[in-house]
Amino acid sequence: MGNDRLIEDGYRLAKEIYAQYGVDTEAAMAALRKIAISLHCWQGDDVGGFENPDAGLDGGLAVTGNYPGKARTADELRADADEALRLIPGRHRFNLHAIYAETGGRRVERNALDASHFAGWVDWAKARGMGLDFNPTFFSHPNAASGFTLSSSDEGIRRFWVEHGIACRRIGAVMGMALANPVVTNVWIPDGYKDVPVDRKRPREILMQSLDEIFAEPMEAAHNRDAVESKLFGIGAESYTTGSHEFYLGYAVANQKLLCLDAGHFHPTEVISDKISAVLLFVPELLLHVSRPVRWDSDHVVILDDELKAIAQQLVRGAYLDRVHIGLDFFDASINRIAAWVIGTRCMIKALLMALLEPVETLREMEAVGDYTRRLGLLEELKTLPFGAVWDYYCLKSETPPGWAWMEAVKTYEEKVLSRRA
Ligand code: RNT
Ligand code: ZN
Repeated sequence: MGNDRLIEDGYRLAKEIYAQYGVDTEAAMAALRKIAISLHCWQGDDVGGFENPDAGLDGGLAVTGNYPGKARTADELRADADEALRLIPGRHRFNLHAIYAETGGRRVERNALDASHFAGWVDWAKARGMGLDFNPTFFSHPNAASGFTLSSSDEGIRRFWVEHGIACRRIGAVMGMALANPVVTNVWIPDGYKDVPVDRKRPREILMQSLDEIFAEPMEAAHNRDAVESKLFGIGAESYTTGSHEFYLGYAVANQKLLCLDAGHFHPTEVISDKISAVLLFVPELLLHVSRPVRWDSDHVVILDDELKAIAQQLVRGAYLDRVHIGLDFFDASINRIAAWVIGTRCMIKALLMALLEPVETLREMEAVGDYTRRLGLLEELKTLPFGAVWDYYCLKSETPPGWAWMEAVKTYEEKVLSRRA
């Protein structure tokens, strides 16, 4: 309780300091409270899923590390997610992949999945007042072994994956209806060539056809929204990716789909923070896969770095929060997986709070009159305002551990639960 007093006192001072810059900390926290981040289920079990515990991860993805205690069942994954959510301020969402279906021990082919296989997830989300998001899984499956799925020239393979895509959209819509909260169903495929292809055109024509078939059935935006995610390369598909950025940007614009921008899916000096305001002129909404590429698409846990802050600034400054779905996408098996969720999500929320604590109008006016001296000076001063005091207070008011206290909860859970998993 002594600590609560300290946080409240700190906040009172911080509030006054921000007020001197024309920033209303209460309004910032109220706005923050409305932002839901979609936590990706796959950080909890290294993108394993429950379909086949022995199937390795493929599709050009790699999770490294062997930290003990990963979730092996849906119940374990939900319990772990609950623990993470307790340590993250605000109400958020949970992002599932098709391989997290609960089929009661029966093998259900991916093109035969339906909403009944996700009823456990829906009940869980409903009880928490939480939205869900969804992804068809076009990898870790024998029919993806050739490296091609929706852009496969093998009609049988292609059909199978089209059917999977159709099944997943329907699942998304049922979940969205059940939760009265639209589900974003995101299509990402691993398709590509390790070595230089001769024909770069045909797979893209096939992919376009496959997507058209998957999206043919009209759906209410209140239930399901379709997103498409591009990529630059994958491990083993370094020379050509069918679903490139240009491909999906064009597809999303032409078909008014959501575009998914993954922070790790561009050339190393390209940043998605600069793309948001460009693509939102042409697509209705965006899905972000906030990730942290280290030299490549390594999917490191998100930290409070410059690009994360820049992403949040763009969302706030551009007033895009109602058109952008913020999802996370990283997987680190070298540290406690619950801590990975907590660290990454808390950082995303911190970045949003920082952005909400900017005197945007003042900065904008300086820019408008060409006073770049003041603009630079103020931007730098803002960096050392007492942000931490507002953050701690926000955590306190959200009934989540402020400051460093969350780690103790993670360590206790590790001792009591994770360490007992063989
Ligand atoms: C892969 C994409 C994709 C996946 C998840 C598991 O590079 O980023 O979003 O990470 O679907
Ligand atoms: Zn992604």
